[in-house]
Amino acid sequence: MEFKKALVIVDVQNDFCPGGALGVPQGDKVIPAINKYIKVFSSKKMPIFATCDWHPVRTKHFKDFGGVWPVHCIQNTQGSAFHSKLKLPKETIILYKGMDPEKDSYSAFQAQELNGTGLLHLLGLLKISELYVCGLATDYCVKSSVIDGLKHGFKVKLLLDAIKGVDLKAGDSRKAIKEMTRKGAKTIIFKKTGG
Ligand code: VGL
Ligand code: ZN
Repeated sequence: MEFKKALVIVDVQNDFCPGGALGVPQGDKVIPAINKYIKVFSSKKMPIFATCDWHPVRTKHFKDFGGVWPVHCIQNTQGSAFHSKLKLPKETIILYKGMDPEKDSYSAFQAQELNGTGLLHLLGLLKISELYVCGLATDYCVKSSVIDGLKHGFKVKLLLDAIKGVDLKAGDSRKAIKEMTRKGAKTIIFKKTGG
């Protein structure tokens, strides 16, 4: 049986790229690889989801209000905009997360369309059973999206050439990849096809 696939692009936003408020070292380096995956999914008419970290000005996610992070990805700012090199097709389904001022949320499964429809519901409607996950950051939103995907029973492919981590502590990303694979994610790297 063929598994219906969807691409899930996590938080490729300016604030997570070098120069951004919470810049992942070399975060922008994953964009060419992500664009290749986008082309493949787009050409096969397979769904593409892109999540946005999308915070209000005051949230317990931020250091100033009891969290751990500097202010980043404030709704409708340049910092929360997708990186300009990311080539999202117009049919991309955009999902937003982190709007609750009282809570942290890292997983794409906590993200929803502006009308409130969440990822799990959309995957059900589209009869998707396999997720291809890429983006930023390996040790936070990518990890928690992958683990939630596995918990919900999806097959998950982690796109190793299209993820980068924060590494607040050295080795965090490496550990995150180990944890994801231990829990059942398979890792893949884009095969060169000559162009
Ligand atoms: C993220 C830290 C804070 C992420 C979001 O997208 O991985 N990391 N907010
Ligand atoms: Zn955040």
